[in-house]
Amino acid sequence: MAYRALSEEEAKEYALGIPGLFEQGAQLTSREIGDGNLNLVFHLQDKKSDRSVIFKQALPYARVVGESWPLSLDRARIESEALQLQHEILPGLVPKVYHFDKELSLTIMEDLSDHIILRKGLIEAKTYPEFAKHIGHFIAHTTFYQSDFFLAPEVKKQKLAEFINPDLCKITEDLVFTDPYYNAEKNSFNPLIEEQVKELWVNQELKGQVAQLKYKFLTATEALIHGDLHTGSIFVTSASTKVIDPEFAYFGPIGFDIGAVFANFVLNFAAQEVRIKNVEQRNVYQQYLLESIHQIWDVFEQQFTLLSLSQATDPSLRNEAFVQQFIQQVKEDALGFAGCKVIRRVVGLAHVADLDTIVDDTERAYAEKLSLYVGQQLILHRQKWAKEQSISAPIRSSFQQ
Ligand code: SR1
Ligand code: MG
Repeated sequence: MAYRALSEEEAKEYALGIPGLFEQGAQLTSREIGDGNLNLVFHLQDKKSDRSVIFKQALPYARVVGESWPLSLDRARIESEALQLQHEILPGLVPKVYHFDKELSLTIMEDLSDHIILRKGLIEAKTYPEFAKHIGHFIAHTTFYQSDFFLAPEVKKQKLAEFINPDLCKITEDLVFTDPYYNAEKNSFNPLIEEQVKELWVNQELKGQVAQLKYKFLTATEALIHGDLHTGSIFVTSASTKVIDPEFAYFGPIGFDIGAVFANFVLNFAAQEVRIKNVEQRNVYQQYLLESIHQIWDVFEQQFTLLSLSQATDPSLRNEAFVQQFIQQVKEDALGFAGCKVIRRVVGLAHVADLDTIVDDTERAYAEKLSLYVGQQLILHRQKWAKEQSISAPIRSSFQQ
Protein backbone atom coordinates (compact mmCIF):
# COMPACT_ATOMS: atom_id res chain seq x y z
CA MET A 1 0.00 0.00 0.00
CA ALA A 2 1.47 3.40 -1.01
CA TYR A 3 2.06 5.85 1.81
CA ARG A 4 -0.88 7.82 3.14
CA ALA A 5 -1.58 9.15 6.61
CA LEU A 6 -4.14 6.83 8.22
CA SER A 7 -7.45 7.93 9.66
CA GLU A 8 -8.82 6.29 12.84
CA GLU A 9 -11.12 4.15 10.68
CA GLU A 10 -8.30 3.09 8.34
CA ALA A 11 -6.11 2.14 11.30
CA LYS A 12 -8.88 -0.18 12.47
CA GLU A 13 -9.23 -1.83 9.05
CA TYR A 14 -5.46 -2.23 8.85
CA ALA A 15 -5.33 -3.87 12.30
CA LEU A 16 -8.00 -6.41 11.33
CA GLY A 17 -5.91 -7.36 8.29
CA ILE A 18 -2.83 -8.32 10.34
CA PRO A 19 -3.10 -12.03 11.19
CA GLY A 20 -2.94 -12.72 14.92
CA LEU A 21 -2.92 -9.07 16.03
CA PHE A 22 -6.49 -9.34 17.38
CA GLU A 23 -8.81 -12.32 17.83
CA GLN A 24 -11.38 -13.26 15.16
CA GLY A 25 -14.50 -11.09 15.52
CA ALA A 26 -12.68 -8.36 17.44
CA GLN A 27 -14.73 -5.19 18.05
CA LEU A 28 -12.16 -2.46 17.68
CA THR A 29 -12.16 1.11 18.83
CA SER A 30 -9.54 3.46 17.38
CA ARG A 31 -8.45 6.83 18.76
CA GLU A 32 -5.70 9.16 17.57
CA ILE A 33 -3.92 10.17 20.78
CA GLY A 34 -0.66 11.69 19.50
CA ASP A 35 0.39 14.79 21.40
CA GLY A 36 4.06 14.80 20.40
CA ASN A 37 5.83 17.07 17.95
CA LEU A 38 6.14 14.76 14.96
CA ASN A 39 3.84 11.75 14.47
CA LEU A 40 0.39 10.21 14.49
CA VAL A 41 -0.32 7.80 17.36
CA PHE A 42 -3.42 5.61 17.49
CA HIS A 43 -4.73 3.55 20.41
CA LEU A 44 -6.59 0.48 19.18
CA GLN A 45 -8.57 -1.69 21.54
CA ASP A 46 -10.76 -4.77 21.20
CA LYS A 47 -13.83 -4.23 23.41
CA LYS A 48 -14.37 -8.01 23.60
CA SER A 49 -10.93 -9.18 24.75
CA ASP A 50 -9.66 -5.84 26.10
CA ARG A 51 -6.42 -6.36 24.12
CA SER A 52 -4.96 -3.08 22.93
CA VAL A 53 -2.03 -2.00 20.76
CA ILE A 54 -0.40 1.26 19.67
CA PHE A 55 0.01 2.33 16.04
CA LYS A 56 2.69 4.94 15.47
CA GLN A 57 2.85 6.46 11.99
CA ALA A 58 5.40 9.00 10.82
CA LEU A 59 4.08 11.98 8.88
CA PRO A 60 6.18 13.38 6.00
CA TYR A 61 6.51 16.62 7.95
CA ALA A 62 6.90 17.83 11.54
CA ARG A 63 3.40 17.77 13.04
CA VAL A 64 4.16 20.65 15.42
CA VAL A 65 4.84 23.06 12.54
CA GLY A 66 3.04 21.53 9.54
CA GLU A 67 3.82 20.72 5.92
CA SER A 68 6.22 23.64 5.61
CA TRP A 69 8.74 21.51 7.59
CA PRO A 70 9.23 18.31 5.55
CA LEU A 71 10.83 15.34 7.33
CA SER A 72 12.05 11.99 6.07
CA LEU A 73 9.72 9.04 6.68
CA ASP A 74 12.81 6.86 7.13
CA ARG A 75 12.71 7.84 10.80
CA ALA A 76 9.95 5.24 11.26
CA ARG A 77 12.28 2.46 10.04
CA ILE A 78 15.04 3.77 12.29
CA GLU A 79 12.69 3.85 15.27
CA SER A 80 11.32 0.35 14.72
CA GLU A 81 14.81 -1.12 14.14
CA ALA A 82 16.23 0.66 17.19
CA LEU A 83 13.31 -0.57 19.31
CA GLN A 84 13.85 -4.13 18.13
CA LEU A 85 17.60 -3.97 18.82
CA GLN A 86 16.97 -2.51 22.27
CA HIS A 87 14.34 -5.17 22.92
CA GLU A 88 16.88 -7.91 22.12
CA ILE A 89 19.31 -6.37 24.61
CA LEU A 90 16.81 -5.43 27.36
CA PRO A 91 13.35 -6.93 26.71
CA GLY A 92 11.91 -5.51 29.94
CA LEU A 93 12.79 -1.88 29.24
CA VAL A 94 11.22 -1.17 25.83
CA PRO A 95 7.84 -1.88 24.24
CA LYS A 96 7.56 -4.94 22.03
CA VAL A 97 7.21 -4.29 18.29
CA TYR A 98 4.51 -6.50 16.73
CA HIS A 99 4.68 -5.30 13.13
CA PHE A 100 6.41 -2.76 10.90
CA ASP A 101 5.10 -1.53 7.54
CA LYS A 102 7.84 0.28 5.63
CA GLU A 103 5.51 1.70 2.95
CA LEU A 104 3.22 3.27 5.52
CA SER A 105 6.06 4.14 7.94
CA LEU A 106 3.92 2.45 10.56
CA THR A 107 5.00 0.59 13.68
CA ILE A 108 2.54 -1.47 15.70
CA MET A 109 3.71 -1.99 19.24
CA GLU A 110 2.82 -2.91 22.79
CA ASP A 111 0.34 -0.59 24.54
CA LEU A 112 1.84 0.83 27.73
CA SER A 113 -1.32 2.51 29.04
CA ASP A 114 -0.77 0.92 32.45
CA HIS A 115 2.31 3.19 32.74
CA ILE A 116 2.43 6.99 32.81
CA ILE A 117 4.79 9.38 31.06
CA LEU A 118 7.64 10.15 33.46
CA ARG A 119 7.39 13.90 32.80
CA LYS A 120 3.78 13.87 34.01
CA GLY A 121 4.73 11.95 37.15
CA LEU A 122 7.61 14.31 37.93
CA ILE A 123 5.41 17.37 37.43
CA GLU A 124 3.03 15.86 40.01
CA ALA A 125 6.07 15.40 42.31
CA LYS A 126 5.81 11.61 42.29
CA THR A 127 8.85 9.46 43.02
CA TYR A 128 9.96 6.37 41.10
CA PRO A 129 12.32 4.29 43.25
CA GLU A 130 13.43 1.97 40.44
CA PHE A 131 13.77 4.50 37.65
CA ALA A 132 17.39 5.66 38.16
CA LYS A 133 18.61 2.07 38.31
CA HIS A 134 16.61 1.11 35.22
CA ILE A 135 17.68 4.04 33.05
CA GLY A 136 21.37 3.78 34.08
CA HIS A 137 21.16 0.09 33.16
CA PHE A 138 19.35 0.89 29.89
CA ILE A 139 21.93 3.44 28.74
CA ALA A 140 24.94 1.32 29.78
CA HIS A 141 23.69 -1.82 28.02
CA THR A 142 22.17 -0.33 24.87
CA THR A 143 25.24 1.78 24.19
CA PHE A 144 27.86 -0.86 25.13
CA TYR A 145 26.37 -3.55 22.87
CA GLN A 146 26.10 -1.08 19.99
CA SER A 147 29.60 0.37 20.27
CA ASP A 148 33.14 -0.45 19.15
CA PHE A 149 33.65 -2.09 22.53
CA PHE A 150 31.38 -4.94 21.45
CA LEU A 151 30.70 -4.82 17.70
CA ALA A 152 33.29 -6.02 15.19
CA PRO A 153 34.61 -2.96 13.30
CA GLU A 154 33.02 -3.96 9.98
CA VAL A 155 29.65 -4.63 11.67
CA LYS A 156 29.80 -1.30 13.49
CA LYS A 157 30.44 0.52 10.20
CA GLN A 158 27.59 -1.31 8.50
CA LYS A 159 25.24 -0.37 11.34
CA LEU A 160 26.46 3.19 11.33
CA ALA A 161 25.36 3.40 7.70
CA GLU A 162 21.96 1.83 8.49
CA PHE A 163 21.33 4.40 11.21
CA ILE A 164 22.33 7.53 9.30
CA ASN A 165 19.51 9.84 10.39
CA PRO A 166 20.24 13.24 8.80
CA ASP A 167 16.84 14.92 9.11
CA LEU A 168 16.39 14.18 12.79
CA CYS A 169 20.01 14.94 13.61
CA LYS A 170 19.52 18.30 11.84
CA ILE A 171 16.59 19.07 14.16
CA THR A 172 18.88 18.52 17.15
CA GLU A 173 21.79 20.38 15.58
CA ASP A 174 19.57 23.42 15.00
CA LEU A 175 17.19 23.37 17.95
CA VAL A 176 19.66 22.29 20.66
CA PHE A 177 23.00 23.70 19.58
CA THR A 178 22.38 26.62 17.23
CA ASP A 179 19.08 28.48 17.54
CA PRO A 180 19.12 29.23 21.30
CA TYR A 181 22.37 31.18 20.86
CA TYR A 182 21.13 33.81 18.42
CA ASN A 183 17.90 35.57 17.55
CA ALA A 184 16.55 32.63 15.52
CA GLU A 185 13.07 32.80 14.01
CA LYS A 186 12.07 29.46 15.56
CA ASN A 187 12.98 30.52 19.10
CA SER A 188 10.17 31.10 21.53
CA PHE A 189 10.59 32.39 25.08
CA ASN A 190 8.82 34.19 27.86
CA PRO A 191 9.19 37.99 27.27
CA LEU A 192 9.98 38.35 30.98
CA ILE A 193 13.34 36.62 30.46
CA GLU A 194 14.40 38.59 27.38
CA GLU A 195 17.33 40.20 29.18
CA GLN A 196 18.77 36.81 30.23
CA VAL A 197 18.28 35.37 26.73
CA LYS A 198 20.04 38.33 25.11
CA GLU A 199 22.95 37.79 27.52
CA LEU A 200 23.28 34.24 26.14
CA TRP A 201 23.52 35.57 22.60
CA VAL A 202 26.57 37.70 23.41
CA ASN A 203 28.31 35.29 25.78
CA GLN A 204 31.30 34.34 23.64
CA GLU A 205 32.82 31.99 26.19
CA LEU A 206 29.58 30.02 26.41
CA LYS A 207 29.13 29.96 22.63
CA GLY A 208 32.67 28.59 22.26
CA GLN A 209 31.88 25.75 24.68
CA VAL A 210 28.57 25.01 22.94
CA ALA A 211 30.49 24.83 19.63
CA GLN A 212 32.68 22.10 21.16
CA LEU A 213 29.62 20.13 22.25
CA LYS A 214 27.91 20.59 18.88
CA TYR A 215 31.04 19.39 17.13
CA LYS A 216 31.00 16.27 19.28
CA PHE A 217 27.34 15.66 18.42
CA LEU A 218 28.20 16.07 14.70
CA THR A 219 31.26 13.85 14.65
CA ALA A 220 31.40 11.30 17.49
CA THR A 221 30.15 7.84 16.54
CA GLU A 222 30.62 6.13 19.89
CA ALA A 223 27.44 4.05 19.98
CA LEU A 224 23.87 3.77 18.74
CA ILE A 225 22.17 6.21 21.08
CA HIS A 226 18.47 6.92 21.66
CA GLY A 227 18.99 10.53 20.62
CA ASP A 228 15.98 12.12 22.36
CA LEU A 229 15.89 10.63 25.85
CA HIS A 230 13.81 13.28 27.62
CA THR A 231 11.24 12.43 30.28
CA GLY A 232 8.45 12.48 27.67
CA SER A 233 10.16 9.49 25.97
CA ILE A 234 9.93 7.33 29.09
CA PHE A 235 6.95 5.49 30.55
CA VAL A 236 7.02 4.47 34.23
CA THR A 237 5.21 2.81 37.11
CA SER A 238 6.72 2.53 40.56
CA ALA A 239 8.29 -0.79 39.52
CA SER A 240 8.73 -0.56 35.77
CA THR A 241 10.43 1.67 33.16
CA LYS A 242 9.86 1.57 29.39
CA VAL A 243 11.84 3.71 26.98
CA ILE A 244 9.97 4.72 23.82
CA ASP A 245 10.40 6.91 20.72
CA PRO A 246 13.97 6.25 19.49
CA GLU A 247 13.29 7.95 16.14
CA PHE A 248 16.29 10.26 16.71
CA ALA A 249 18.60 7.22 17.09
CA TYR A 250 22.00 7.45 15.37
CA PHE A 251 25.63 6.63 16.15
CA GLY A 252 26.56 9.52 18.40
CA PRO A 253 28.13 10.43 21.74
CA ILE A 254 26.99 8.29 24.69
CA GLY A 255 26.91 11.32 26.99
CA PHE A 256 24.07 12.77 24.91
CA ASP A 257 21.52 10.25 26.24
CA ILE A 258 22.71 10.61 29.84
CA GLY A 259 22.70 14.39 29.49
CA ALA A 260 19.13 14.34 28.18
CA VAL A 261 17.86 12.59 31.31
CA PHE A 262 19.90 14.86 33.60
CA ALA A 263 18.56 17.96 31.80
CA ASN A 264 14.97 16.97 32.31
CA PHE A 265 15.55 16.33 36.02
CA VAL A 266 17.24 19.73 36.28
CA LEU A 267 14.30 21.40 34.49
CA ASN A 268 11.87 19.69 36.84
CA PHE A 269 13.98 20.81 39.83
CA ALA A 270 13.76 24.42 38.63
CA ALA A 271 10.01 24.13 38.04
CA GLN A 272 9.41 22.66 41.51
CA GLU A 273 11.06 25.76 42.96
CA VAL A 274 7.78 27.58 42.29
CA ARG A 275 5.35 24.64 42.01
CA ILE A 276 5.77 23.16 45.50
CA LYS A 277 4.90 25.93 47.93
CA ASN A 278 5.72 24.03 51.12
CA VAL A 279 9.47 24.47 51.64
CA GLU A 280 10.01 21.17 53.45
CA GLN A 281 8.14 19.18 50.82
CA ARG A 282 10.00 21.01 48.09
CA ASN A 283 13.39 20.24 49.63
CA VAL A 284 12.52 16.57 49.98
CA TYR A 285 11.40 16.33 46.36
CA GLN A 286 14.35 18.24 44.97
CA GLN A 287 16.66 16.02 47.00
CA TYR A 288 15.00 13.01 45.32
CA LEU A 289 15.68 14.57 41.88
CA LEU A 290 19.37 15.12 42.69
CA GLU A 291 19.74 11.64 44.15
CA SER A 292 18.26 10.25 40.95
CA ILE A 293 20.89 12.06 38.87
CA HIS A 294 23.55 10.69 41.19
CA GLN A 295 22.25 7.13 40.97
CA ILE A 296 21.77 7.21 37.18
CA TRP A 297 25.42 8.13 36.79
CA ASP A 298 26.61 5.54 39.35
CA VAL A 299 24.69 2.71 37.72
CA PHE A 300 25.81 3.71 34.24
CA GLU A 301 29.46 4.00 35.30
CA GLN A 302 29.52 0.71 37.18
CA GLN A 303 27.78 -1.26 34.47
CA PHE A 304 29.57 0.23 31.48
CA THR A 305 32.89 -0.39 33.24
CA LEU A 306 31.97 -3.97 34.07
CA LEU A 307 30.76 -4.69 30.55
CA SER A 308 33.87 -3.12 29.00
CA LEU A 309 36.29 -5.05 31.19
CA SER A 310 34.49 -8.37 30.88
CA GLN A 311 32.87 -8.36 27.44
CA ALA A 312 34.80 -6.00 25.17
CA THR A 313 35.51 -8.13 22.12
CA ASP A 314 38.62 -6.16 21.16
CA PRO A 315 41.28 -7.07 23.77
CA SER A 316 43.08 -3.78 23.26
CA LEU A 317 39.98 -1.86 24.40
CA ARG A 318 39.57 -4.13 27.44
CA ASN A 319 42.05 -1.93 29.27
CA GLU A 320 41.26 -0.51 32.69
CA ALA A 321 43.05 2.83 32.28
CA PHE A 322 41.46 3.42 28.87
CA VAL A 323 37.97 2.48 30.06
CA GLN A 324 38.29 4.80 33.05
CA GLN A 325 39.41 7.69 30.87
CA PHE A 326 36.65 6.98 28.33
CA ILE A 327 33.97 7.04 31.02
CA GLN A 328 35.37 10.24 32.51
CA GLN A 329 34.99 11.88 29.09
CA VAL A 330 31.39 10.56 28.83
CA LYS A 331 30.68 12.16 32.23
CA GLU A 332 32.00 15.52 31.11
CA ASP A 333 30.01 15.29 27.86
CA ALA A 334 26.84 14.31 29.75
CA LEU A 335 27.07 17.43 31.94
CA GLY A 336 27.69 19.69 28.94
CA PHE A 337 24.92 18.16 26.83
CA ALA A 338 22.59 18.45 29.83
CA GLY A 339 23.32 22.18 29.95
CA CYS A 340 22.54 22.58 26.23
CA LYS A 341 19.32 20.63 26.62
CA VAL A 342 18.20 22.73 29.58
CA ILE A 343 18.78 25.97 27.69
CA ARG A 344 17.03 24.82 24.50
CA ARG A 345 13.85 23.97 26.47
CA VAL A 346 13.67 27.55 27.75
CA VAL A 347 14.72 29.54 24.69
CA GLY A 348 14.12 27.30 21.67
CA LEU A 349 11.13 26.04 19.72
CA ALA A 350 10.16 23.01 21.82
CA HIS A 351 9.60 23.56 25.53
CA VAL A 352 8.75 21.25 28.44
CA ALA A 353 5.45 21.08 30.29
CA ASP A 354 7.31 21.19 33.64
CA LEU A 355 7.92 24.91 33.00
CA ASP A 356 5.24 25.79 30.45
CA THR A 357 2.34 24.77 32.68
CA ILE A 358 3.37 27.18 35.45
CA VAL A 359 0.44 29.56 35.06
CA ASP A 360 1.83 32.69 36.66
CA ASP A 361 4.17 34.45 34.18
CA THR A 362 6.45 35.84 36.88
CA GLU A 363 6.78 32.51 38.67
CA ARG A 364 7.46 30.80 35.35
CA ALA A 365 10.08 33.42 34.51
CA TYR A 366 11.76 32.78 37.87
CA ALA A 367 12.02 29.03 37.16
CA GLU A 368 13.18 29.70 33.60
CA LYS A 369 15.92 32.09 34.73
CA LEU A 370 17.08 29.51 37.23
CA SER A 371 17.17 26.88 34.47
CA LEU A 372 19.17 29.17 32.20
CA TYR A 373 21.66 29.88 34.96
CA VAL A 374 22.19 26.22 35.89
CA GLY A 375 22.25 25.22 32.19
CA GLN A 376 25.12 27.64 31.56
CA GLN A 377 27.02 26.46 34.63
CA LEU A 378 26.71 22.85 33.43
CA ILE A 379 28.28 23.78 30.10
CA LEU A 380 30.99 26.06 31.44
CA HIS A 381 32.11 23.94 34.39
CA ARG A 382 31.56 20.43 33.01
CA GLN A 383 35.25 19.54 33.14
CA LYS A 384 35.65 20.56 36.79
CA TRP A 385 32.29 19.14 37.88
CA ALA A 386 33.05 15.79 36.24
CA LYS A 387 36.08 15.45 38.54
CA GLU A 388 34.11 15.97 41.74
CA GLN A 389 33.20 13.08 44.00
CA SER A 390 29.47 13.58 43.55
CA ILE A 391 27.93 14.46 40.20
CA SER A 392 24.88 16.06 41.80
CA ALA A 393 26.63 18.19 44.47
CA PRO A 394 27.79 20.94 42.06
CA ILE A 395 24.32 21.02 40.48
CA ARG A 396 22.79 21.58 43.92
CA SER A 397 25.31 24.33 44.75
CA SER A 398 24.62 25.97 41.43
CA PHE A 399 20.88 26.08 42.21
CA GLN A 400 21.67 27.71 45.55
CA GLN A 401 23.77 30.56 44.08
C1 SR1 B 1 10.30 19.69 15.72
S1 SR1 B 1 10.66 18.49 16.87
C2 SR1 B 1 11.01 19.29 18.34
C3 SR1 B 1 11.55 18.42 19.39
O1 SR1 B 1 10.67 17.35 19.66
C4 SR1 B 1 11.39 16.14 19.81
O2 SR1 B 1 10.98 15.39 20.89
C5 SR1 B 1 12.85 16.54 19.92
O3 SR1 B 1 13.25 16.81 21.23
C6 SR1 B 1 12.86 17.73 19.05
O4 SR1 B 1 13.98 18.55 19.25
MG1 MG C 1 9.70 11.86 20.58
